[in-house]
Amino acid sequence: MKTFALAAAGAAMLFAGAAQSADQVEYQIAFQSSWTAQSHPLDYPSNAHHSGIVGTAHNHGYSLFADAATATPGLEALAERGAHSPLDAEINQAIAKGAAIALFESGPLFGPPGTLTATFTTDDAHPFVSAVAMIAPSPDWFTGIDNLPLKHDDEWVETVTVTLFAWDAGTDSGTTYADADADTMPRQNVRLVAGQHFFDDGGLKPVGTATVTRLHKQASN
Ligand SMILES: [Ca+2]
Repeated sequence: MKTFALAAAGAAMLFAGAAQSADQVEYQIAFQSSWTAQSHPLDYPSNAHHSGIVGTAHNHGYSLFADAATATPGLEALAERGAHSPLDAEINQAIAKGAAIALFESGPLFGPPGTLTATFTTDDAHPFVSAVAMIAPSPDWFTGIDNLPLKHDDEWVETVTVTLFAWDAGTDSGTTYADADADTMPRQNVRLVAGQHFFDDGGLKPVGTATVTRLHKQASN
């Protein structure tokens, strides 16, 4: 398994605001991709990769993406080209308004399977995490987690793992990985990818898992 650490991949990681205080908690997020030629043989591209993760910890009112919602320009650029901008700027705007607290990113992953990781710090006012990464090449397909809660019964979750599926941003009309760009106007809604690339007899085929794990500071003396 290939693990692309933040430093090795040259990725940036930004925290909002002041130094970490007692009511802040730190987490690692790991996208483990299992999207391979063996699991997804239909038209599987020779140059398969994922963009870096772009994500944020946020309050209940913020959404990076949602089923049946319209993609933001940032999500469109991420899903179509793997571009972190302007999605990073959209998250920074949410941070400025107090809706989000942390922008986190990782470098890309070439040749799945493998794992993308990033860390982030959050607090009581921002107990949800959302993150996305492009499925590439593709028209506008991505994977991600949407509004994953990190608190249950007023306690921070130690670790949680969820299944990652393939989503369609509704912004490009291509039907397979390598199709030429075909901008969808007006935009359609974000939805799970409807094509056969991610289905089999059992239904939707996952593209991996996302695990979010709390990091504990070493005791200092
Ligand atoms: Ca487009």
